[in-house]
Amino acid sequence: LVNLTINGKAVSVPSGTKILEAAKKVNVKIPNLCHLHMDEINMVNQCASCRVCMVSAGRGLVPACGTNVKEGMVVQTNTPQALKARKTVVELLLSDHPKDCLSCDKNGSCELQAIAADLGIREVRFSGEHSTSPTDYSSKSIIKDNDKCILCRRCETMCNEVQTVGVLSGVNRGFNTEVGTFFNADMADTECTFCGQCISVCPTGALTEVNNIPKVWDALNQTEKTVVVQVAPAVRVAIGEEFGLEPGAISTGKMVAALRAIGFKYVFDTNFAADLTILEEASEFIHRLKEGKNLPILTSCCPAWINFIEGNYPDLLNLPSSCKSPQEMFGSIAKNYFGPKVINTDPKDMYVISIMPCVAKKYEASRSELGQGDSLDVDISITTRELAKMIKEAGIDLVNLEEESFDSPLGDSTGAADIFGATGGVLEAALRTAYEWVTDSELENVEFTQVRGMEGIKEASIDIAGTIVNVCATSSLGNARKIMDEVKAGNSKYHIVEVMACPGGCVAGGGQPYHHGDYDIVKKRAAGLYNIDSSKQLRKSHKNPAILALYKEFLGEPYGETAHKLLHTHYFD
Ligand code: HC1
Ligand code: SF4
Repeated sequence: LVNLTINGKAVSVPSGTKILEAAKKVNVKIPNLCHLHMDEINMVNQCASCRVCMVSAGRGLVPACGTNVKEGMVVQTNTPQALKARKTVVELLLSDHPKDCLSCDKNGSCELQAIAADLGIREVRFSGEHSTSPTDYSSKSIIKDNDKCILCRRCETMCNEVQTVGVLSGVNRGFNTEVGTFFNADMADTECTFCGQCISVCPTGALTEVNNIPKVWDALNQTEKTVVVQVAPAVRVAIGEEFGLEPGAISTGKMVAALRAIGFKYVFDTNFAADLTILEEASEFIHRLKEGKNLPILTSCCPAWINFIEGNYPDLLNLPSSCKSPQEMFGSIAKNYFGPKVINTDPKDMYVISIMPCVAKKYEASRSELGQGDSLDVDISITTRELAKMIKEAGIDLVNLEEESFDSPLGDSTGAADIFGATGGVLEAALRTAYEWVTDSELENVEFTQVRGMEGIKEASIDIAGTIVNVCATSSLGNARKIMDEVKAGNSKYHIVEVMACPGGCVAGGGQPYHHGDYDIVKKRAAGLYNIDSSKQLRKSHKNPAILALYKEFLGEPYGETAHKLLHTHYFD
């Protein structure tokens, strides 16, 4: 161990530790912008480019994020020299930054704005050249505005090292350096999966989501239309953060009340369709297992993962489940069953809006094969953050609302659906149903804890009526790549693999409130979902009475003809 003092506090840390990390051990906060270290997902962004974290050590100033501790080192983080240097650095960053904070998507969540406020910057003494490049609005999910980029490289590390997609990298030299794409292609024309994890770590407004809020207000304004809304599992344990509640606080009832107050006529739950997905996917899995073909079956609810497999493993497109995602199954049932059969409304006169923790869902909703004819299953998708903005815009006091319940029948769900939002949850939900169907006996302990938790690759072997089923749950596209390379080489022992693109699953989605690098927030959201599950009476999708009624009245058999037409899809290489 190396012994040093930071602001007079003694600390001992392993050799090789950076001053910034050592300071955290003695609760000394050193402001920084580019550095990001998240052990849970193996992300270390250590380019030491912003120089905000200057501290006094020995004879001069050093960047705390890029300097190793030394035996006997005396570090002072708030000497007049350090504060002056930090302020100068931030002023220099601001001298080449648009000053449109009031109308920036990141207003209130921007780390540069927060540091400028913390450092008491009241004027920017420098002026000079400004970077100007066109903003990239090409995709359905992500807006890239290089003029707001501070070259921290967090997005690059996320995209290249964690997700192994490799879309973003530093191009050009000197003042012209920017984070660009291959041949400067528009984002829509790259291999971007729209996972949105670059947005999650961008400290400024350089990477943001496509704003669909005006479209939703417009839909709500059209009085002749019936507007139906669905809410994804992971939203209910994160939306509260935007209103000062703890991460993981279960806000389902207040969120439903807020959606009604905003003006949605029918407030339904994506969870209903998550249960439906399980009936279809478990049927498909059992079918493939019996035939011994097209294994492992790969879950297909994550749209960024589907983009990734389509782009990177086009010869393995027989493996993902043909099930549409719950978002899309919901839209299909809303427009083909609920509209025409329950409320006597033509699908053309309906809008299906989804609230998702995800920016790739915006792209998924736009995929033309996910609908019937010209009518898309889902018309508009917005994120958890966008819903929070709408609630604020409407002046609704979420925290003090009386709790309300989802409408029936498309709002009824089991605990198996709630856990979809955490990595391993879809797999666990599928096992609860597949086990009971195959063994024709009751599964007493429904909790498959082996596939829970933040680890990137989790596996288990489960005895189902004498057949050992090898299962795996993986999150992050980098981990998915490891699994897929084994599958491709013929070395995989798995029968079923759940893949989620975002490390930790949808609770960490690119559309969730910003976690600013604190993965404890993500863990608390996941814990919230498991709490909802364990508090529910019904915890197996195939016991959901609303789903059973839907099959009886409308769909027929799981994995049958109508189900295939409305609930399944195909993939493109
Ligand atoms: Fe997800 Fe899913 S769990 S993909 O993470 O299968 O987005 O929450 O809605 O569709 O249900 C996201 C979450 C979500 C779908 C479900
Ligand atoms: Fe890379 Fe995902 Fe960002 Fe696309 S959305 S650039 S794949 S991190």
